[in-house]
Amino acid sequence: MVRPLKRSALQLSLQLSLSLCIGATSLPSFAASPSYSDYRSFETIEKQLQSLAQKYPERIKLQSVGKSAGGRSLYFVQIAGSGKVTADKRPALFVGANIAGFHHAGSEAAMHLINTLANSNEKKVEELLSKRTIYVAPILNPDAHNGLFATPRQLRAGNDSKLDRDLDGLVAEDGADDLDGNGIITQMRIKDPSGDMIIDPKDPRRMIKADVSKGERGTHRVFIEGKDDDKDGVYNEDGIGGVHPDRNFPAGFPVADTSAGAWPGVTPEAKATMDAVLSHKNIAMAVVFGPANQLLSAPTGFDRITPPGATPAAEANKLEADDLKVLANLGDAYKKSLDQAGLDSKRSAKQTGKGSLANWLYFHYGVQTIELDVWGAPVAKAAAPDANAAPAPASVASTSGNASRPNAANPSAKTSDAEKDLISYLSANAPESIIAWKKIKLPDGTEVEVGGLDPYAEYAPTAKVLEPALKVHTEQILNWGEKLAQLEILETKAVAKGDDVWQITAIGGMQGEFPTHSKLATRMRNKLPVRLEMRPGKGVTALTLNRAATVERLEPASTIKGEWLVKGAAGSTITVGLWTDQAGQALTTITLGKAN
Ligand SMILES: [Ca+2]
Ligand SMILES: [Ca+2]
Ligand SMILES: [Ca+2]
Repeated sequence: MVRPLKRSALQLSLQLSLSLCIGATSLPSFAASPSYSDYRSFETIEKQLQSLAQKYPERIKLQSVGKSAGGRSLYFVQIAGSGKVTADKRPALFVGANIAGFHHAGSEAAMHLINTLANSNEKKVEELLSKRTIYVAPILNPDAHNGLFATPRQLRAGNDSKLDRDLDGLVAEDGADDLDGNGIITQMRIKDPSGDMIIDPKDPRRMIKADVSKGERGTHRVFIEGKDDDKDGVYNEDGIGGVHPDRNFPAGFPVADTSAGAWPGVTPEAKATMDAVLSHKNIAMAVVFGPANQLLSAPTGFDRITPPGATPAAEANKLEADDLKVLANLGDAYKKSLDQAGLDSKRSAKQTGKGSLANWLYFHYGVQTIELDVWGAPVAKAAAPDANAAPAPASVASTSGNASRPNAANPSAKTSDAEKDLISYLSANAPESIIAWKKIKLPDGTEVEVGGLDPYAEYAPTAKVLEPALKVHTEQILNWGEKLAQLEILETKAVAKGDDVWQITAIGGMQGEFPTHSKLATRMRNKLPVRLEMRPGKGVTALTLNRAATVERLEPASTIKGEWLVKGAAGSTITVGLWTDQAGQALTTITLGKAN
């Protein structure tokens, strides 16, 4: 079952003309709502993971690291081929998907990566998997994930825990209601002169905030579709879903947000994810598939919360310049590959939220992290009739003091309007996702209109649309895996100083394009440094007291040097090792009196 990509021109024009017909009563609901049947449920993903682990035991190791609030397993997949070093000592990349719960494209991207690596006998993949480990957690919030297939369908980020959002002692006492019976929870607008929203004069399908600075006054209030079930005067204040795991991590934890949970790590999803990541010290880089895209829009970190009178926390909350530079470089290559695949690299992108997995991985776990949204609606093309209009500064109209609506003759050249782009994309490709506004009377007699966008349309395009994006992301992750730092010993020397005394010199360095540690990790000092150590063999005595040299991190082309004096007969041996948790290790043995 595939969602029709394009409807006939007749259907399209009918749908549009009906959508534009504001205030029409009882529109016939003829457009089938999108089914999202291209997407996998938790149960399907679980079965596929189990069968992959059975079919490719030499590459795929499946582990359940915990259970969601609803009792669904949280899977952690280890992908590694045979090689000289065991999988848990190799430089590794961690990929965590859909902790957000509504980001199904992320789970698809994670499954695409797992499937590609499980099957591939390409030389490039075999080589990579002989020296690297990829950990993939493809579905980190399975309770919310399955919300895509629930009836009615409602955007969901919370797990199955019980949460009393409005602290009235009752749980989920007033959720959304499918008032128009189309199987989807969309929006509800109510005429209200004290409201802050207006119908977009340029696109009546859409509600926008009234711009008070331009003299606009609100005409509506906008809610989630539903009635006031518990008659407390508030619509839908406490509905389905519990705590949001992707707000439940300790980096920038939003204390005042009831959806984020009572304390960081209170959700089994966030706790199990942190425990699993922390138990793999070899993880050198992390990718989160979630609603933000940090290669299209550089991450800004989060605001520090300091209670009145308290000393500001020492916690880092902004990204280090060096780490941003790494992201910028990766972003250039990433955008190029998006362009080559016919995807839009200039589209708008979200920032990651407070208390998110991506923030925890970077700010607390201490590795270079990239959250990626996999897919987003491309920038809407400017309407053809306006194409010859001279570009005018957008601010001119607003400073004219004219208290009317924005100058319609001077269409704004703004291209970063994400919702506008989305509606334009859906109009052409999935018009059934745009629900025409329809008048409905609530049980208390209030006149409302129900309509707007299918809440998942923004995140879950058809499989056909998503496919090129999945390929790009799998390819990029393989490239990044290749670029991880791998320690190597470049040179060792033993120079005889007489009387069986030898001066030992060793120089260590690294292969790869990323530094061994993120800059932030060296500031937080939460990772072991790079350590170059000399160990005397049998019959050899170290004359230098400190046997190890350390450095906070190695960057490409930088080195670490160790010098020691030892006493021992020619022919005896010493070992020189170079270690760090996330960039592998290198060992070499020196025989005294032998060249090199
Ligand atoms: Ca409640
Ligand atoms: Ca509905
Ligand atoms: Ca209520």
